[in-house]
Amino acid sequence: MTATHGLRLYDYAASCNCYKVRLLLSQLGRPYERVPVDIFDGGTLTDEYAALNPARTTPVLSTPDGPLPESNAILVYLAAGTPLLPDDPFELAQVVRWLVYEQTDVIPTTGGLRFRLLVGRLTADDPEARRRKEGALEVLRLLDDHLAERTFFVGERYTIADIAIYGYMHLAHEAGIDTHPYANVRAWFARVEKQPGYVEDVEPYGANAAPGAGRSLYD
Ligand SMILES: N[C@@H](CCC(=O)N[C@@H](CS)C(=O)NCC(=O)O)C(=O)O
Repeated sequence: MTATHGLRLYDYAASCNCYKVRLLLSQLGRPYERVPVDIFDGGTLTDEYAALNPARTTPVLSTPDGPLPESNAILVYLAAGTPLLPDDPFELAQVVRWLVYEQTDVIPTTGGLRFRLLVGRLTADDPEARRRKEGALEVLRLLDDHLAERTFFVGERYTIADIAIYGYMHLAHEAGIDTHPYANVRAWFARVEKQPGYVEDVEPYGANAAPGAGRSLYD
C-alpha cells in the first residue's frame, strides 16, 4: 500500500460536499490520492462510477474497506477514533443530528441556491430562488441562535458537525445571502478558520455547469 494508505477521493473541486472531506483529511493530516471527476462532463454517468456509487454523486472515498459515498458518512468514517467525533453517546447523537440537518436543511437552501445562481440555472428574482433564500435565512437564524452561547456546534469543541455545517454556510454570500446580521455564525466561521490544518480550496464551477452546456445528473 502507498503512503496514501489506500485512500482515494473522487472529487469535484467546486462542490462543498467534496470540500468538507478535503478539509477533514487536511485537518487529520491523512494523505490521499485525489481523483478529479468532472460531474458536468459525464464523469459520474459511467458504469465504472456507478460501481463506486450507484447514486452517481461526488464525493466518494475509496478505502481499504471498500468505496464509501455520501460526504457525511465519509466524515464519520475518517473521524472515528479521533477527537473530531465524540465517544459519548449523547454528544455523538448530537453530531449526527447536525450531519442530518446539514443534508436536509442547509444543502437544499444555501447550497442549492449558490450552485443555481452561480451557473445561471436560476436568477435571484425567480420564485424558486426566493423560496430557497427564505429557507436559507431560516437556517441561518437557527444556527445563529444555537451558537449564541456556544463556541462550536457540539460539546464545546470542534467536531465534524462544524465541518459539515461550515462546508456550504461559509459561502452563503455566493448565494446572495448577507451573513452580517448573524454575528454568532460569523464569529464561529472565524473560530473554524483558526483550527489546525484548515484549508479553503473550493474552486469556481466550470463553464460546462451552465444549463445545457454539459452532461450531468442535472441536465
Ligand atoms: N448527499 C450527497 C450529495 C452529493 C451531491 O449532490 N454531489 C453533487 C455535487 S455537490 C454531485 O456530485 N452531483 C453529480 C452530478 O451532477 O452528476 C453527499 O453529501 O455526498
